Amino acid sequence: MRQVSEPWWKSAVVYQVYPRSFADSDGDGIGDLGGVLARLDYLHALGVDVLWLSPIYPSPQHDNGYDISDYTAVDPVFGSLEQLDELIAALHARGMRLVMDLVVNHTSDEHPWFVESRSGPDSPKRDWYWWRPPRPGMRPGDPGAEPTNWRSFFSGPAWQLDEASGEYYLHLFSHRQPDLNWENPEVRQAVYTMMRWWLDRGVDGFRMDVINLISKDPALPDGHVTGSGMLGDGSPYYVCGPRIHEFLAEMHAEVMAEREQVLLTVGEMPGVTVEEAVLFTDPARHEVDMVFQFEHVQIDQGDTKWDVHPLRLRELKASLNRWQLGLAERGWNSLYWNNHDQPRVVSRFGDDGRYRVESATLLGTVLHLHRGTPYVYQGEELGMTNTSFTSIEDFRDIESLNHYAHEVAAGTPPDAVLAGLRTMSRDNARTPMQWDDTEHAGFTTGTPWIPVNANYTEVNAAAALADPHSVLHHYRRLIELRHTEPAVAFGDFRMLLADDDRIYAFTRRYEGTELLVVANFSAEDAEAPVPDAAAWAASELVLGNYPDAGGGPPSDPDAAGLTLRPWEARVYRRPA
Ligand code: TEU
Repeated sequence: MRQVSEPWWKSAVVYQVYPRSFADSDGDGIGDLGGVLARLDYLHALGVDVLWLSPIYPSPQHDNGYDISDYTAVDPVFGSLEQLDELIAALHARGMRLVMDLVVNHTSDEHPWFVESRSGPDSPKRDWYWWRPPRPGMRPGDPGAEPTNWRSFFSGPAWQLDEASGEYYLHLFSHRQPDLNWENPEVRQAVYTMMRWWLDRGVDGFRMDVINLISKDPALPDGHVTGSGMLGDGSPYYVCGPRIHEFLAEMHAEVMAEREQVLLTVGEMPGVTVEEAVLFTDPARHEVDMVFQFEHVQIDQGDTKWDVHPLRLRELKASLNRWQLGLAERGWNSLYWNNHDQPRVVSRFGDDGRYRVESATLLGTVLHLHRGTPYVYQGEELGMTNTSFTSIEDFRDIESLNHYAHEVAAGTPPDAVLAGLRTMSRDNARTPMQWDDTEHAGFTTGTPWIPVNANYTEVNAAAALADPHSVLHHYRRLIELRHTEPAVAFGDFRMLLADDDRIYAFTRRYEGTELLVVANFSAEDAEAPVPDAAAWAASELVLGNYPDAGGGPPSDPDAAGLTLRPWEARVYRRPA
């Protein structure tokens, strides 16, 4: 049988925990490992196979832990290394695995490597980071004297002046996140040593933060100027840069080679193309198992992420279909709607008002029935929505706060900037997990580090557990279906009705079984005119997101189609 020899992660579902916002066990208002340990049975009952833990390492927490100052320890705010060992053991005892976040494009500016590097041009670690003099003919600190015109992901230039030496260092993200210089073999060896240290401790894999940005063109050319002002887009010189495949293959050989069977590696790769993703995930090339691509979560955006337009379903389908086809033969997809950087999908592509439950379960159904490994972000399984924040004081995220400061300083009306944040801010994903309807949603007995979403009395895990038709129970069924129906994990993907504005439909086929997925992305009844609709309608309904499951409106024997109610999704099965 083909699936027996397939890697385990092809039929697995991953659950992402953002520890700061998951569960607080000590009342300081910040989630921690004690909180994760206390909720493992909840995750086990959901059925997920893997827990991906966002960073818990020592950090000034400037970017909530994506600014690491010690790679081989646990920040006291999250707990201790002993608790992490306990977590590994507790997961393994439940047949689950642990994937750690690996953030090695940059460190914190408080990491001893950078402290040493900054001590002066003669430091033995100077070359571990990207240090450059000002632009020729300019003095340090002159406007435009930065070595390149690159804009950072978090607003402003990607270079920070070090007054003491008069040189600049590169930071693609915050100036508190200096970029490591992967050209230097000592840097690479230090990272590999650290990775082996974690694997020896029992972790089962890595989610690699912005890993396709680690190879920069050493010539550091200026980018095309974008927006108003002098800053430009340096991405052609650092997205999938000249040595990226070499670095990942080397990392694999040094760290993963002997342990391939148990590992899961997923590279987060902004700007990655399908063609590049095939190379990254081709098993014969030994780089990574799968990548997080960004195309489908930028489909509702214009030039910047703050420039949002309503979803056009046809574009979403076209994009996901390209990725399904592109990685059908070689490579593998990851599947996600949400993570700690993205607004909540039910607010974004669904309807978080009247049809919150229907649209959240529809979105889950569509995603989980694609070919690839699905990722569930904490609270997604409850249908958690975007925040109810009204003031800039509620926001915590550095990207959001920097963007607000820059825009307001440039003269944009504060209300307009705030409207963008409400829709797109990463804080939408970072409000506390809603466990029950008690104070602070049961997340903490203290004061939460970021306000709880006002809808927690209605949207919470306790209520969802008690309701068989909740989003939570639907996600449980979706995960179970992936485990029990090989066509979900291994079947071929075929998109149907590509031009339909409301219906998302596709088939999956594997060894004598065919599945049909039909979903109505609208608040009205809609016909799904798929080929062979009448026969499909009479076949076995495996899963539906309406309480009466298959029921639906009485089918019209003359209508050669399937009629779906608002935000209804169904999965049918028949022999192929
Ligand atoms: O994110 C990288 C990334 O490219 C974006 O999603 C980014 O978060 C931003 O939204 C661009 O507008 C990763 C982490 O997931 C993120 O939390 C970190 O802040 C970032 O890298 C730096 O480590």
